[in-house]
Amino acid sequence: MLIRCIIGVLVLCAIVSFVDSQGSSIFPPSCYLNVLIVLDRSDSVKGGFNRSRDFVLNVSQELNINQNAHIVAMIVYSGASYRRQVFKWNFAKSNEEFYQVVRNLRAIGGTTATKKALEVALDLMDSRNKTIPTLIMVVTDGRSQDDPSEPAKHLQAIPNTYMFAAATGDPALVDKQELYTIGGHVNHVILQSGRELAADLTRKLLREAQDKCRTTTTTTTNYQNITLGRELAADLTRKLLREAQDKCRTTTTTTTTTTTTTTTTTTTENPITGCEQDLVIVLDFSTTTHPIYKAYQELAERLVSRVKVGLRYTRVALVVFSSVGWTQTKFDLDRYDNAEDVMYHIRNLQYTGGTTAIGEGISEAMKQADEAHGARPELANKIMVIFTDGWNNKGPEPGEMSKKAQALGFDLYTVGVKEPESSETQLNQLTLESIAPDPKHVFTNENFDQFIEIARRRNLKCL
Ligand SMILES: *[C@@H]1O[C@H](CO)[C@@H](O)[C@H](O)[C@H]1NC(C)=O
Ligand SMILES: *[C@@H]1O[C@H](CO)[C@@H](O)[C@H](O)[C@H]1NC(C)=O
Ligand SMILES: *[C@@H]1O[C@H](CO)[C@@H](O)[C@H](O)[C@H]1NC(C)=O
Ligand SMILES: CC(=O)N[C@H]1CO[C@H](CO)[C@@H](O)[C@@H]1O
Repeated sequence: MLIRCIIGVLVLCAIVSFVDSQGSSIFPPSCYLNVLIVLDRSDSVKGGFNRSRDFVLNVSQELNINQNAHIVAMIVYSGASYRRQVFKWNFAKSNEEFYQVVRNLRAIGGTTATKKALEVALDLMDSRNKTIPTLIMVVTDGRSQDDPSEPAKHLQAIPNTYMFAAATGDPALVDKQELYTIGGHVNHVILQSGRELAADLTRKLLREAQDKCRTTTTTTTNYQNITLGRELAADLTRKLLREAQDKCRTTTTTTTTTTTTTTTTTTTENPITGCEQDLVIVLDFSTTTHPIYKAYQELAERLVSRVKVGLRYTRVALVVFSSVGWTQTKFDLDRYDNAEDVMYHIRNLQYTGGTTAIGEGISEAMKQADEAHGARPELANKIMVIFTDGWNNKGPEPGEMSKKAQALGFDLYTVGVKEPESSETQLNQLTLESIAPDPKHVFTNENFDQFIEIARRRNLKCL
């Protein structure tokens, strides 16, 4: 039924591209729109009003009602002797408000006085925002007791105004001539119809609509003969409206992002979640561990995926070591605010090779106790987890470094990976236990899940 409305959207598309190609407008006009709904409440067919009301509700889903985008007004009418309800521009400040009002409308009997309603519409048009386009949608099955053609012509003649007439009832019972008079053009009449060929037609229309948006200026395609089933037509219209507004949405997204950033910044300093945790992951990327480093990456990723990563929750830093002088902080605690980015970084680490300098790795990781690297002393608990086989052959004494790290408040764990074949010799238990405060802080791939549970503890109430 909304099919002809599409033409309205096409016209808007044309304006969009036109304005755009001139570069004179940042926002396409279809982002700003006055929408005036004139709703026939007479219920000449039992249940007819409910259908019309639901139609309006449905179409409104594609609107972005708010003072800076789509501004709505509405006239609800029946016979001349019945009270008309006039909702002035901006009566609803949001889609929710609009929805509330419309949903609570009930049918009242009586005749249909569309002429009178359109005269009221003319009055309302005076107070619209004249700098933006206006869409007028008259929802009626026709058969007005008074002749609406006079005020309809006046409305159609208002610059930058697009007028449509929509009927939600059985097309056979609709006064098509009257709808034509109101819409002013056959393409501005929206009727219900069967759903035959609807899918094909829809696809064709969509394709054409998009072509129009790209090339534009002439919108002469005649859809006179095309009718669609109600549901499909509503879908289609909504889709087109959405596409017409794509540019607005990009803008909105940008705004939202800004807002989010602001919020995050504010909240970092403000509320304490009780889930603060500084997690420093230290990976042994030396030759002795090749190709086990891949297993370290996988375990580290799994760990990150299970805790609650966020600036107010678990912050993650990553240190990679191999030979002396090759130790590197890959990222500080305050670098990422989400698990995905951390995991992505870990997954894409390049293997370096070299000798093993565990002590130096721990020493580098200790920097993450510093606020300059994003640490939250007092607030967060500190975990340092070192993925290594323990075969240290260069650099500072790991046991000593470990004690220093513990003195800074780090709860220090080691994780080794056992290879299935030669499982006795591959892990240097002695070094591992000299690094860890006690054997309970030494883990392997086999009981790694137990370590994950420890690392999750601090976040549990925020998960
Ligand atoms: C119209 O909708 C209202 C509430 O939404 C309902 O109470 C009423 O029964 C409906 N009327 C018909 C005829 O379906
Ligand atoms: C009309 O709408 C435009 C776009 O939202 C807005 O910039 C302008 O301030 C509005 N004018 C009035 C008088 O409200
Ligand atoms: C609007 O129509 C679509 C189908 O076209 C339907 O799925 C949806 O439930 C309708 N929404 C309302 C609020 O009537
Ligand atoms: C395909 C189709 O619906 N064709 C119709 C176009 O309109 C004329 C008259 O308006 C009908 O006779 C055709 O059946």
